[in-house]
Amino acid sequence: MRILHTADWHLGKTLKGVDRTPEIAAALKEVLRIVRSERVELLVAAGDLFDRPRVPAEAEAVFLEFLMELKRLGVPLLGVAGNHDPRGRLAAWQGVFEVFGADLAAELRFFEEGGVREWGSLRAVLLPFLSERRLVKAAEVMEKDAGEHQQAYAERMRKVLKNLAQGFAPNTANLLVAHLTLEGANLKLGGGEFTFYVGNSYAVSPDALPPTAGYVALGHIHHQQRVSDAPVAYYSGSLVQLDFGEGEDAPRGAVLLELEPGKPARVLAEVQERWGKPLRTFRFALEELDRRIEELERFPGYAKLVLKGKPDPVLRERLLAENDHLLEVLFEFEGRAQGEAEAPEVLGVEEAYRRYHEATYGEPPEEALLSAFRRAMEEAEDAAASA
Ligand SMILES: [Mn+2]
Repeated sequence: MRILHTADWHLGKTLKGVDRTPEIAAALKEVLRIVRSERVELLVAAGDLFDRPRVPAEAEAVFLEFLMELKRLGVPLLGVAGNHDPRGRLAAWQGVFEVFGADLAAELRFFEEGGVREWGSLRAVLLPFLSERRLVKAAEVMEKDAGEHQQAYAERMRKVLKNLAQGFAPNTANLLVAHLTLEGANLKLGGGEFTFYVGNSYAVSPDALPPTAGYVALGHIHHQQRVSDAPVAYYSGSLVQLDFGEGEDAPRGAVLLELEPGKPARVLAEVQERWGKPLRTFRFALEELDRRIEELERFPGYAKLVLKGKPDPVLRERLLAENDHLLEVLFEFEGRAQGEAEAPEVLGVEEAYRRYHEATYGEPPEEALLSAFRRAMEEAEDAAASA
């Protein structure tokens, strides 16, 4: 069976107010072109089809259009929910997926609960994203230290994978689709993923991958990479470069493979494409701005500019107004005012953080960053209160 493995579409993604959905839609058209030209029989989407819990109508329309085109081609879609996906929405659409010949697992189903899907000689095991919060009980978080906690996560993921692999037989074509962090994978994710889930903290050991799988289709890390030989396991990478922190030249795209009963997959092509616009961070000293701005102006993608020097909000506004494709201007300012900073006990922690950010970057923290900060503080306070 000829399979095309994709992941991390992130439909509905916006970057500093720019809607990336049209670029992702164009990339999905290219995916369909490959499905046709390579006579692909099954399309895999290993999570993060959508970028956020509230899906914009435009993103939904692109997704449904894609499903309809796949149905016309007679190609089923098999996938799992990633950490970004609207789980409830995907769960609600199960009946619709069936009509379209698609199967997208919104929640984990163990082997005993029908967690293994069969399509002819194919046995597919679908493992949606499981956060450490879902997998390790809150009570244990209080009792164990961070190291034990991570250990518990790794052990539980090992058990989940072992349970699901019961569905594989020696004479079937065995496919595992999962959205997770594999230990040792290149974690240069950039801002597209919440660092909460990365770092080496909550990762699955490669030796927890079932050896009976013919192919493991992974999502979550946006750079394409082969992460295991036995079983053959890949991150396909995202369709487009989603964030400035993700390498402009990093491989991404899809993996084309042949999966036959009782054999390890034969990878036919590591499809590495430059779909969507490139994103690049330019770093200039303030003094060299006039001389170097042309580099930025000529750049055909989306740009972020980091200026080393004293924050200048007027300059920032002018640069943003003059360059449509410039999405963000930050100042790196080392000579920040000393002595004025008041202790968090006086200001309150959030205000102290806000001032720190302003002094360091020349602007207040964004709302998303502030709310992440608040969440982290609340968790720390809860933990302290129950300690
Ligand atoms: Mn992702």
